[in-house]
Amino acid sequence: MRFHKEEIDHINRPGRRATLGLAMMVVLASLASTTSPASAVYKNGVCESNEVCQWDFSGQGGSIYDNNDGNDSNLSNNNWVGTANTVNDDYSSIYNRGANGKSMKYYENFNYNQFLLCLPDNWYASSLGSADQKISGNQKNSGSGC
Ligand SMILES: [Ca+2]
Ligand SMILES: [Ca+2]
Ligand SMILES: [Ca+2]
Repeated sequence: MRFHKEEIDHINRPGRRATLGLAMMVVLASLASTTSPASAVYKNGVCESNEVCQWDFSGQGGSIYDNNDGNDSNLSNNNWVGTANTVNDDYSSIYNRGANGKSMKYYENFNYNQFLLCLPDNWYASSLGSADQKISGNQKNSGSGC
């Protein structure tokens, strides 16, 4: 009888371990699936979904700045990707691809001073007209409208 019980314990124990191991694998897998879906890589030079992108020239030309810093009151400390040149007063085309339904407001001066233009989510401006090479700050709007 006693031998029989030990044998059962011996058989059960690996089974429990296997169950625990499986549970841990599931946890790891679910962690991996929440962190690995194809998501935007900021400042990789590619304008992806969930980013707000700006270019040095009109029509998405020249250097690019792709990021998701929807609120930045001072663009003088942000550089074109792969360069040491500030984006301040240099934007010539912009694409709001990542404000999740929110519009983006752009300003001529630091600290959200002197409003220039507003761009709804998923809108692209191939040229900026009178706002060309003036933008010094951008702010994510609280609503979708402009
Ligand atoms: Ca990117
Ligand atoms: Ca900045
Ligand atoms: Ca400016």
